[in-house]
Amino acid sequence: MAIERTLAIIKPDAVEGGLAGDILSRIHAAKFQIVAIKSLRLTKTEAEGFYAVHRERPFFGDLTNFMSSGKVLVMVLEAPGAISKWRDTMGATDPAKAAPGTIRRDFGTSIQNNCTHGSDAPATAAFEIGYFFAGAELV
Ligand code: 3AN
Repeated sequence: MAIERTLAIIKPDAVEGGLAGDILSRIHAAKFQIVAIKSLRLTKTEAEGFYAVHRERPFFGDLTNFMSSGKVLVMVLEAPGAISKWRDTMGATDPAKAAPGTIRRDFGTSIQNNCTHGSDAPATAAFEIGYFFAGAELV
């Protein structure tokens, strides 16, 4: 399987809830390499730009308010098949529907407050990685 990179975010609910260490442990256990990582707080405008694909969805305002409500950890994960592998590690968007043992099932509290983000396709990963990281941060 080809080596891929994906953009992962530990969302404000998880950072504020003290879950970042547990989630990083899961990333380590799943044998991802963390190529780059940074802590930041998104502005509302930055959150809107990141989630622009969802701007027509009814939850767009709530989602971007939530994502700009506190610190996040953004990171680039690398592994064979990293995009689908990270989505499998996170579990389904709705924690109630996520498989046992996944991050969202174990730590998420709602479809919005679901602890983590992951790119859903190669083109999305390229856009999302470029949104947060310059080339020199990814060597
Ligand atoms: P995923 O993050 O699993 O790829 P998307 O891309 O469909 O899910 O949704 C992006 C984010 O929007 C989700 N992580 C979640 O926080 C939020 N979201 C998705 N669907 C809903 C919904 N029905 N109500 C509220 N928030 C939602």
